[in-house]
Amino acid sequence: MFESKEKKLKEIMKDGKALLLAFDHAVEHGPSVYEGIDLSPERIARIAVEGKVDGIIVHIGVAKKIKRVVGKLPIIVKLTARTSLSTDENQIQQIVTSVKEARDIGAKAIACTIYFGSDREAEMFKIFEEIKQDANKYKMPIFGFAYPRGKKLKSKYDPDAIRYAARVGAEIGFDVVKTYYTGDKESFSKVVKDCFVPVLVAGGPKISEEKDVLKIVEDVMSVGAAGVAIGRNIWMRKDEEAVNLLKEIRRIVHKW
Ligand code: FBP
Repeated sequence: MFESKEKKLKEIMKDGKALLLAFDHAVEHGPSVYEGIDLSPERIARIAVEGKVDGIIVHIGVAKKIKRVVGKLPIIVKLTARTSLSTDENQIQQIVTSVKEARDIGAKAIACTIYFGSDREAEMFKIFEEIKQDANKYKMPIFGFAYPRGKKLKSKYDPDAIRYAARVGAEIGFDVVKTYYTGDKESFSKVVKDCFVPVLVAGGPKISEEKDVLKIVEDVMSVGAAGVAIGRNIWMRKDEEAVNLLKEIRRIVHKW
């Protein structure tokens, strides 16, 4: 028998909240964008463990490499991908790993991205339906990245578009939604209010001052976010700073 989805989710979100380290960026943006940053899976895993995160989101190749380093720390395997090498401006995330492969390496959950509003939204809905069938079969929680895209948008950070994307994520079966910060508490409170599953906030591009990162975390938590799934703002810092910042974020998210 498979461990239930609820039990797996509880191992990641013990008090209903989560601090996750996201590391799928070398796929999405390529290593040269992060020149000078050590992108080795082992380094990222050590930061996650020492920073006491609740889980780490990675692609399958990294997941296999870090399994021993992370020990019991839950791994969330990202099943969909796109690269910035593609010339396709109509962005789509295609499935690159199966739920079964994630399950077989001991993942506690799976993650996937849908670009709501993209011209290729319909294809991503179809891909998601296939992922969901297997996630149900293997009782895997789905962490869905609900990111607005497309020609109709003023910007991918448009608060109404983020609110809409998060809502659709909840409606179509994401167990947890991860989305962008809208930039202010008032608009983000509407995102949370309309999304009836837990909402995690992405960190976004690196912010130089740690206090500004912490302010975002405080703001989103104060309006009902369930936590953060943060990447660049952590592992683009020196190891010790990254670990300390994670511990400070943890205190805000979990209050312990
Ligand atoms: P960050 O905290 O670094 O923003 O990471 C969150 C994330 O969702 C990553 O998992 C992903 O690679 C990246 O953002 C995508 O960002 P964008 O949509 O801006 O390319």
